[in-house]
Amino acid sequence: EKWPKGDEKSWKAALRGVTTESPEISKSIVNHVQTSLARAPYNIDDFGAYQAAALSVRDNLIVNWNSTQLEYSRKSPKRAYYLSLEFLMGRTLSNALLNLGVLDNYSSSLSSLGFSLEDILVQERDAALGNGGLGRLAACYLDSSATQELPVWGYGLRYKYGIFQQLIKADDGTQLEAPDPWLDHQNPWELPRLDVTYEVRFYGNAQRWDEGTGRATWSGGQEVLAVAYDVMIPGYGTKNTNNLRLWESKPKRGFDLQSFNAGNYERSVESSNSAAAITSVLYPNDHTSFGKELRLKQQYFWTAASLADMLRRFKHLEKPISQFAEYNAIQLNDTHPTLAIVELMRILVDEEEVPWDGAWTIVTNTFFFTNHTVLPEALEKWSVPLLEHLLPRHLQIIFDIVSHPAIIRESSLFLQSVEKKFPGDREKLSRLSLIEEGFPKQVRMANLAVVGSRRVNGVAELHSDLVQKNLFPDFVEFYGKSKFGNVTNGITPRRWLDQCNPSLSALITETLKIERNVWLKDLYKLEGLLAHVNDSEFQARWAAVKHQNKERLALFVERQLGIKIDASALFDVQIKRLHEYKRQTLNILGVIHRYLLIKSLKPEERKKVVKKVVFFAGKAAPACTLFKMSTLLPLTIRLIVNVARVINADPDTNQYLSLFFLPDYSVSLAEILIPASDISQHISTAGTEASGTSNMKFCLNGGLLVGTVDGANIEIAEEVGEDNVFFFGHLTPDVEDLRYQHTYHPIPVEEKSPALAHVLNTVSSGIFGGDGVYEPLLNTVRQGDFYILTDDFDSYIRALEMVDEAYSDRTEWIKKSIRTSAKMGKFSSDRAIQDYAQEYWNIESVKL
Ligand code: GP0
Repeated sequence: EKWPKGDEKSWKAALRGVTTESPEISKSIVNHVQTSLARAPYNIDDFGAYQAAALSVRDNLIVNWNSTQLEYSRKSPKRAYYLSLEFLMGRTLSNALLNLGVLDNYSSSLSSLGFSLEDILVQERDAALGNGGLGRLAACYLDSSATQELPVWGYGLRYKYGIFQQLIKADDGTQLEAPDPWLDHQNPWELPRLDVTYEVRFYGNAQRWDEGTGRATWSGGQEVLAVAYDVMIPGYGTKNTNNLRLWESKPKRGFDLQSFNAGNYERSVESSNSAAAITSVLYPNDHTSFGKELRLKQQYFWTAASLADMLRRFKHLEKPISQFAEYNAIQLNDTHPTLAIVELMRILVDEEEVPWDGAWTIVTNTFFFTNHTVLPEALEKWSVPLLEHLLPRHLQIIFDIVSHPAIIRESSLFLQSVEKKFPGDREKLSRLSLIEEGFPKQVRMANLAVVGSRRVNGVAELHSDLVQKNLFPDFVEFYGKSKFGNVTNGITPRRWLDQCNPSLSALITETLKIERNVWLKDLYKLEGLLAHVNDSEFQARWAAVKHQNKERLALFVERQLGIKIDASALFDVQIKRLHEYKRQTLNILGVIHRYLLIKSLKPEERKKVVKKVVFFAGKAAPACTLFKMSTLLPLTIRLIVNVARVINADPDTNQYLSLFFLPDYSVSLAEILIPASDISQHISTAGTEASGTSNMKFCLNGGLLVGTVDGANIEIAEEVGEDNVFFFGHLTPDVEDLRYQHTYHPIPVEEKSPALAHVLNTVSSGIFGGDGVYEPLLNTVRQGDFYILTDDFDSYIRALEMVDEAYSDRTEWIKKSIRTSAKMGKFSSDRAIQDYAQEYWNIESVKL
C-alpha cells in the first residue's frame, strides 16, 4: 500500500481552499487532520481520513442540530420520546452523507486527497447498542422521525461495551464471545454534555408522610450521576436533526468518599455495585427476562434520568404540570422502561405535590406501550424483595396503584374497579393483577405497562391479534378494544435500499423517472416499477444488479474465509439472532437433507440440480448453565459450521451446494448480505415471530421469501401476492394442538417424516463429527418438539423444491423479484412513524 496516501501538493492546495473538488469540504477535512487529530497534513492512513471526514461532517450536523433544537424550544410543540434500552445504529458516516446530500462531494473531495470513500466508510466501527430486531427498529424509527420533521427524541444508555463480538473457534465451531470496546477511539457522532447531569438514587428508605396524601420521602442509599451524551440524528433531505440522548453513569463525588471514610474500601470499589458498572455493558440476552439486579439498576437509572430531563424541559415552558401530557408523549419500547410509569408518579406525587388521582391521570395520558413478543420467557417480572431493596419508594407506589384504599378514589382503584366489573371472578382478578403470587411475589411489568399507558400495540397484524387474544384478554375485556391497536413495523429505505444497494437505487430512479429524494420519502412510489415488469431490458438490468451484489458478497466471503463462491448459484440466506423459535435448526436439517439427496444422485443427474449457496449468520446468547435451553443455541452454530466443513469439502456435491456461517453478524454485514439474496428464510414456528423486520429488507432489495405464515410475512404476502412468497408449515391455531399431541400422543419421527428421521440419524451417525455432542439438540426434535419441526419439515422441503422450480425459469423469477420490491411501500418506517404520530402520540411536524 502506498504511504502516505495523499500527495503534499494537493493537500496544500486543499488547505488554501483552491482545489477544484468541493474546496470547502476538502479544506475542512484537512483542517481537522491538523487540528482535531493533531497530525501532519497528509500523514494519515484510512482510519485517520475516516476520522477527519467524520469530524467535518459532524460540523454540519451540529449546525443543523442546533437550529432544530432552537426551533423546538421556540415553538414548544408536543414532543414524543422513544425510550429504548437498545439502539442498533450501525455505521453513521455514510448515512449522514446521504441524509445531508453531500455524498458525492465528499467522495470527490476525498479522492482528490488520495483516498477512496469506499475504503474510508468501512473504517467505522458499528455502534451496536442492541441485540437484534427491537434495537434496529428503534434506529429506523429515529431516522424516519427526523426525516418527517417530527419532534421526537430517543433516550437510551451509553453502554461502554455493545453487543459482544462473536468468534467461531476454528477447530470445533463453537462460539466465543469477546467484548466490543466500541468507544476505544473517539466517537465523532456524539456530543458529550458533561453539564447535563442528574442524580439517581438507589436503595435507602421511603418514609410515608401520612396515609391521606400518599406522599413519601425517599432518602439515603446510593446516589449516582447520569451524564448526557447526545447523538445527532439527521433527517433525509431536511435540515431537521433530532437527538438521541444516551446516559452514562458515573460516581457522584462524595458517595465514594463516604465509603472510604467509613473504612468500607471493599464496598466503594466493588465492581458490580459501582456507579460505572451500571452503563458498562449491554445485556446480550434477547427475548429473555433475566432477573439480575444490575439490569434492574440499568432500567431505573435510565428512566429516572430521562424523566428528570423531560421534566426540566417541560418546566421551561412555564405551563401548569397538569398539562404535562398535552406536551409530552412517551413510547415504551417493550417493558424495559416500565419503571418510568412509576417514576413519573413519584415525581408528580412526592415532588410536585400533585394529588394522587391527578397524577395518575397525567401518567396514563402520557405513556404508550409497544409489546414485541408473546414468548412467555420474555415477559419481565421483578421480584418484590429485589424491588423493595433497590427501589423501596417505587414498590410502595406499585402497591398503591394496585390497591391503596386510603389514597385512591374508587374510580381509579384498580383492583376494586375490576371487582366491580367482574364480581367474584377471582381467577380473572389474579390474572389482571400487577403482582404474581408466589415465593417470592413478582411484579408483572407487562401488566403495569398496560395499566399505566394510554394505548397498547403489537408490531404486526397477527401479533397484535395474539397480544389481545392470548396475552392480555382480560385487559381487553376490562378496558375495551379501543385501548389496543396495531402498528406494523417498518424499515428505513434510506439505509436499507439506497445506502446498501446503490445500484438498485439508481436503476429505480432512472426507471421511475422520479427523483430519488421523492420516492425515498414516499416508498409507495415503487409501485411504478410494475409498469416495467415485462420490459426485457429492464429485467436484464434488474438481474445484473442482483448479480453484481452477489459478486460483492462472494468477494467478501473469499477475503474472510478464503473460499471461492459461484455467484451464479442461488443465494439462500438466514441471518438473525439464534433462537429456538426462529428454527435455524430446521434450516440446517433441510441443508443436510439436500446434501444427502444430491449425494445419492448419479453424476449426470446431479447436473440438473439447482446450484445453491446457503448463508447463515447470527449471534447466540452466551451459554449459561442457569438456562438449559440456551446452551443448545451454540450447539446449533456448531452443527452448521461442521456440516459446512464436510459438505464444502465433498467433491461429489460442492459445486451444487455449499454452506457458510459468517461470524459476527452486524448491521454492516446485513448491508452486504441483504442485497445479495435470492431467497431468505423467515421460518419461525407460526405465532412466535412478532413481526420480523429483515423480511422487509430482503423483499425491498428484490429477494423472495421462504417463510411460515407468521408475523409480517403475512402482510408482505398480502402486498406482493401469495404467488410471490414461498409459504409453508402449520398455521398459528394448529400449533397448540400439535404441542398437546407431542406430549400426550407422540408419534415417532420415523412415521411422521421419514425424510427428517433419515437426516437426524445421519447426524447421529457422526458423519459431521462431534462424537455425540449433537444428541441433546437432536433430542429436542425427537421428543417434545416444542417448535414443531417434525410437523413442518416435509412442507418446508416442498417449499424449497418450489423455489428450485421457480428459479429454473429465470425470467419469471426476475418478474417476481421486481413485483416484490415494487409492493414494499407499506413497510417503510415512515409509514409506521406516521401511524404512531397520528394514532398514538398526537404530534405534528416542525418546519425549520
Ligand atoms: C422482540 F421481545 N424482538 C423481543 C426482544 O426481546 N427482542 C427482539 O428483537 C423483536 C421481534 O422478535 C421481531 O419479531 C420484531 O420485528 C422486533 O422485535 C421489532 O418489533 C423480530 O426481530
